Amino acid sequence: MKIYWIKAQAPRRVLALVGHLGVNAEFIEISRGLKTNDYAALNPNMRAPTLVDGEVVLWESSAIMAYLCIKQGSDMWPADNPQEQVEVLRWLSWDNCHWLSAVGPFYFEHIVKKTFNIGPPDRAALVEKVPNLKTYAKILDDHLEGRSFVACDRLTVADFHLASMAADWREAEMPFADFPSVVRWLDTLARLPAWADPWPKTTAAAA
Ligand SMILES: N[C@@H](CCC(=O)N[C@@H](CS)C(=O)NCC(=O)O)C(=O)O
Repeated sequence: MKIYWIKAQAPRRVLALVGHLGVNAEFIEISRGLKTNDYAALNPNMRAPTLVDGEVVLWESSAIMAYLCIKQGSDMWPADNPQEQVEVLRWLSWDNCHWLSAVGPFYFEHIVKKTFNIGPPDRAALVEKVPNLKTYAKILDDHLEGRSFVACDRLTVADFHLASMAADWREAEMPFADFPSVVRWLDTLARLPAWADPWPKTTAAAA
């Protein structure tokens, strides 16, 4: 199995899951090869991550995570429980439609720019993004009150999905002071070794 990755939040979910489940995979860092014809043949979006497992070529991190759980027999994707699937799907959709655009600007200014060396964070641009972040942080905080995890009363792919842009929230200066359940949840995930340090130690460069 091969996993193409770059040091960014969507691959992070997949790589953390790979580490957490102990999946045996070859890691290919694709930073400089995303926009090549060879890579476009695997992933026409020219983005990461992509999984190749024999005949299976899969993009979209949520689908890759479900595939890995099914393959490993992990209930982090509840393949055998339709009701739980619906619960997890609700949060994956909420992430893609709401949470991602709420935390994304902070993640971009503070984490992406630093990782890829594309300039200093523009803090002034983030001021107008605070209300939207707080709107959705409140929804997540209310949901997490009295809960350790987002869905199914256990760690699922929904946690890795939702947390991937917010993992470095302190460094990203996300204003979570009024959202203690979100902070507790993120700090709980940070104690998982595979989540805290998801990046492959050995990786091949793309051809
Ligand atoms: N919805 C996709 C998002 C993929 C995506 O946008 N990946 C980003 C990194 S988080 C990427 O490859 N960016 C490089 C680029 O846009 O050139 C998924 O979940 O896999």
